[in-house]
Amino acid sequence: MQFLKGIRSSWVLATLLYTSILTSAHPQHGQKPIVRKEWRTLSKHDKASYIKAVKCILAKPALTPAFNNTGVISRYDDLVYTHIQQTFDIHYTGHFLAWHRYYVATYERMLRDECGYKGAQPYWDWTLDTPADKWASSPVFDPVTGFGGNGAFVAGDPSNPFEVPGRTGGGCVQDGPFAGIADFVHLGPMNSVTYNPQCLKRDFSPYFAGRYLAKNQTQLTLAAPDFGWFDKIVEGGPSFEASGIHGGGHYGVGGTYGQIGDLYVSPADPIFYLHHANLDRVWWSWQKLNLKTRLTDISGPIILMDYDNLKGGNVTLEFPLSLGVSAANVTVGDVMNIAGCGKNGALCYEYDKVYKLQA
Ligand SMILES: [Cu+2]
Repeated sequence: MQFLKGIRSSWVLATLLYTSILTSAHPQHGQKPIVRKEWRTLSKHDKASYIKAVKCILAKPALTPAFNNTGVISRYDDLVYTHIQQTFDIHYTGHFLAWHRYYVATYERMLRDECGYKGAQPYWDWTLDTPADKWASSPVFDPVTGFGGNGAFVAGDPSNPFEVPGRTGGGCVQDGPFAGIADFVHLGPMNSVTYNPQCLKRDFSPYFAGRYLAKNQTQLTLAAPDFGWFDKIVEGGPSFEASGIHGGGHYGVGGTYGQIGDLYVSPADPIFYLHHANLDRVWWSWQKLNLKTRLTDISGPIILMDYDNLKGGNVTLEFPLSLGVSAANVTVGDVMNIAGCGKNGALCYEYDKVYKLQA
């Protein structure tokens, strides 16, 4: 396990259960793609509608069959549980981006179909909130029109090798729509799925965000010549120093002690979906630079970090993606085109703006 040195402990210690439960009907979309927009460009009213829909999904009962002392209480938890179960199958693999693309689109569909939300999943262009001194004042963290801010500061543990550099919080979030709820999170830490009520915690690292989410990082990512390189740059390596834009968002918000910094239970923080929508937007931006080729360009290992294919093969367009009770099984090929709308795959959305590659 030498190659995993530097990954935080929660990323290393788990073994995973594979339990594919039943699947629901194939996502139904209209023929016109819905348009995803940046959080700060939404009207006050649209922001409030989104938060209201998130609260609705948090309150709906789970579809996952109950088990002994189940922590899967809500429809929101159904997705967190699916992420926990598949953690070691969906990160540092060739289908990382495809799986998370489908995951965010499924959440978006749940908000719309099960909670009456009319808009599209917003994304968070974090490049707008760098450098580091701008981080904490991001509109995404607004206490009234956003998701609330940092957790209260808790002292770290100097003997913990997984302390995120520059962390500034670690306790329960202090303001915003999810503050003051003692049982906001039901699952985790790590791969624990029995009922464990926790507040939502954040542990901002403005330093980390400033370093890994700046415009030049996104540019570096967009310049990748093929999907294999692109995915490796997005995911980064197994140490804080080798992080990419993926880790930049997780650790910039979650630090050491926030749920979004925990590889397993990270979707427990609703900001997860805005971060991953933007990662998806980076992928789509990259695809659009050469769409003809990149609608079918997929590679990377089936098995975690098996980049030299010593244990298994590479992912192909036929590779299956599963989201447990929340969506039908699809293949990687079904999610390569975000605006396929049934004719060319399972997805039907667009982005109002994509990143451009600067010369
Ligand atoms: Cu993930």
